[in-house]
Amino acid sequence: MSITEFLNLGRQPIANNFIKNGEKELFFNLGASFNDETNLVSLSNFVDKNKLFHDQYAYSSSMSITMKKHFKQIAEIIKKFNPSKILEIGSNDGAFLFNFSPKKAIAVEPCGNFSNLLKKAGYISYTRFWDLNLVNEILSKYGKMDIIYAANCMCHIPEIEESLLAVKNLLNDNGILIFEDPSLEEMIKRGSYDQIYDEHAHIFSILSLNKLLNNNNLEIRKIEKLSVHGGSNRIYATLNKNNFLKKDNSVDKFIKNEELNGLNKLNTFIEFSNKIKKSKIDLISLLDSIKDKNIIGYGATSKSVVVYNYCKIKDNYINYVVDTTPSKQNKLIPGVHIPIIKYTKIKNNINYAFLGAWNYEKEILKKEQDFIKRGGRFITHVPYVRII
Ligand code: DWN
Repeated sequence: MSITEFLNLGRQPIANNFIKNGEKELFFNLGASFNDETNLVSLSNFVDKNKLFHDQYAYSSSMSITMKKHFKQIAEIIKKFNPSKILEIGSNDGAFLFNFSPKKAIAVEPCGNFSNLLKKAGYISYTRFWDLNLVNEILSKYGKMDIIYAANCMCHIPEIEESLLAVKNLLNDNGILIFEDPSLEEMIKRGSYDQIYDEHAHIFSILSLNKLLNNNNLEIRKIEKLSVHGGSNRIYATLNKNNFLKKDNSVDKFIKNEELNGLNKLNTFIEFSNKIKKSKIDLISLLDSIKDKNIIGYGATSKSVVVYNYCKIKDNYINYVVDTTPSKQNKLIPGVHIPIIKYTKIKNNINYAFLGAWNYEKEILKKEQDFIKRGGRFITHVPYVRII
């Protein structure tokens, strides 16, 4: 087995640590590596999880209409399985959980700000990280679960093997693990290197998940492609003895397709890395070519923090960033210290907006028709650097 680093995005701050002027920051070296045995793509160095997920965690899922709709839809799918007990790993602000009664649904959420919010709403919420000790406690109190759901959470757990074993121990014989995370295939296709940041300990391919799940007596039964978060996969997995959910032909299709796209070969990732070096040069040249530099950033995403720091984009290029999340407003973009202000309609003196939240392009372009009609333009680096 060999693990090879294929991408180095340099010195980066904690992506969701939006700071005030003068506050100290922690930096680390951000790199991504490929394991040729498991086919897993992971960070070269994991950052201490207590530094990432804490009582002031900034990202709130309910800030986007798209995500609220998304969670309502998956909740409707889950209701059709008629579960008596559901557990969510990484409940954030309850965007998914609030679709179920507190009598049925339990949360695990290490960020105290969100976990307390769920408790106040009447839910049982464990302010803890997902691991075997926690699962033993849950098991002895509530027994096994019919559904274990996790959105954008499994890929945040460095100890992925232990976390899947914990799932296996808590899942009913006919239970289903449903989880969704950004797709490695989509990241490669879109050149969206900003999916790689401190919180994303792994970017999953189906090839890697298939192996990891099988190691823990879990089996993928169905896969759905999702458009959210820059292209994600939703996996339905069960214990291998489960006879209730049959294997769907999506599983073999995804595996074949990923093999065709070389997601089991180091060379694919080296080519990706070369593309990213070009993306950096192209983005800086595009920003340099704009004479009247009234450019703002749209969305203080974790992803954009990676782009700003990798490309060394500071307030010499971007006047300020607008964001709808109250806890990010009047703070600074980590590392490069561009000010973040409360979102209001884009001001008349602004000609360009860098789409930090490129994964909501549709929602944002629809909302910003006035800006576009008066000649305003969005800039993005996905799938290649361009003015939209
Ligand atoms: O995995 C993760 C995903 C689910 O969310 C976490 N590790 C952290 C976070 O990543 P992100 O910060 O890159 O996520 P988003 O969903 O791309 O962030 C969108 C940001 O843009 C939010 O701060 C809200 C903001 N926004 C806005 O200001 N106006 C979003 C929309 C749609 C808007 O119209």
